[in-house]
Amino acid sequence: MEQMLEALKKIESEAKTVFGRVSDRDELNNLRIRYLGKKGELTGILKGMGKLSGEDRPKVGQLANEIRQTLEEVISRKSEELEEAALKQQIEAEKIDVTLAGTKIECGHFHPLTRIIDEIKDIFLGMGYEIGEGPEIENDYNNFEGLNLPKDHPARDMQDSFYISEDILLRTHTSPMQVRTMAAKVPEYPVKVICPGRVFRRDDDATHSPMFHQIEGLVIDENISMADLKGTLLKVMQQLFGPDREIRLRPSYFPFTEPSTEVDVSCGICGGKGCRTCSDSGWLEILGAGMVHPHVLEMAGYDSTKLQGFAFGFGVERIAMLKYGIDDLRVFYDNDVRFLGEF
Ligand code: 2NL
Repeated sequence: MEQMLEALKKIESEAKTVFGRVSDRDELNNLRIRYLGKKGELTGILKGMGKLSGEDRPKVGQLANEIRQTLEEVISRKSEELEEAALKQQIEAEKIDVTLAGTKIECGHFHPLTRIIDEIKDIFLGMGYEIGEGPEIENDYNNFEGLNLPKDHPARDMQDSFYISEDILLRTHTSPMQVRTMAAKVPEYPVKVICPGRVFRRDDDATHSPMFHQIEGLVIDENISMADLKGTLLKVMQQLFGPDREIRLRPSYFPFTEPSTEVDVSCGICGGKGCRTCSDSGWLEILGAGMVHPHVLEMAGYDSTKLQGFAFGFGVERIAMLKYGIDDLRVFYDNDVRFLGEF
């Protein structure tokens, strides 16, 4: 019996040492089987218990049970330890340094011209205007005839416009959309519409592009006067450029308006005192406008003795150049992200 007790104690101390050194969970499991399994060392010794006397048997059994329990505890503690170490290692491996500089996500944005167009649309929507958009390929009537542009007008020349056939061309201004609007509405009024869009002319240098953008506006109602035109454009320019801006009207000529006017806005760089941007005049030329020519109203089917209208047109590129201080029109179409990224 003494021999068996000795053997058990030896297994215990040996197992404790071995378990203490274990460094991974598979190894621990193998060792558990080796010491405590059905064919394990402990079980091996207990097999010899048959030879013992009835008196000794419980003593050996008790010690064996105690050892089993102790070893189970050692194994369970070790298992926890290993699990914890493994978790720690995993956390360490997956650790994120939140103080590291992130990868910047490049975010796109609207083209500066699109932004100006959207801003101007919003301003007019706020004043109760509709927005009319229409075809870029037009017929002679909508582009010229209905606007009082005589047959010998230089804009109708092959040199100045892109013709597709004798009667079809790329629109040279957005006015044809206003002719369409009048034709669709007549005899209903008031008409309050702005027409933004691409227009095309045979021109190409630092200040002219064969394709550019215009926004034209048209109002038709009873008792419309030059005062309505001036008040409207003043409010629009102040919303677009700032509340301190003023406007000034100079006489001009357009075939589709009478009287006609050039509209200047006070220079925002010098506040009207005179500087390089405004060529020392204090004013910037910004748009053309006027009272709709009675003949244009009559051609559209409106009674020009009962109704009046005002109309205006401006170039979007020119507004964008003034607003952002750009001196070459072509940068808008180069699609150089170094330029576009500035906005
Ligand atoms: C400019 C001048 C202008 C209009 C456009 C217009 C349209 C209709 C009737 C009468 Cl349907 N007028 N449009 C009127 C005056 C000036 O544009 O310099 N644009 C860049």
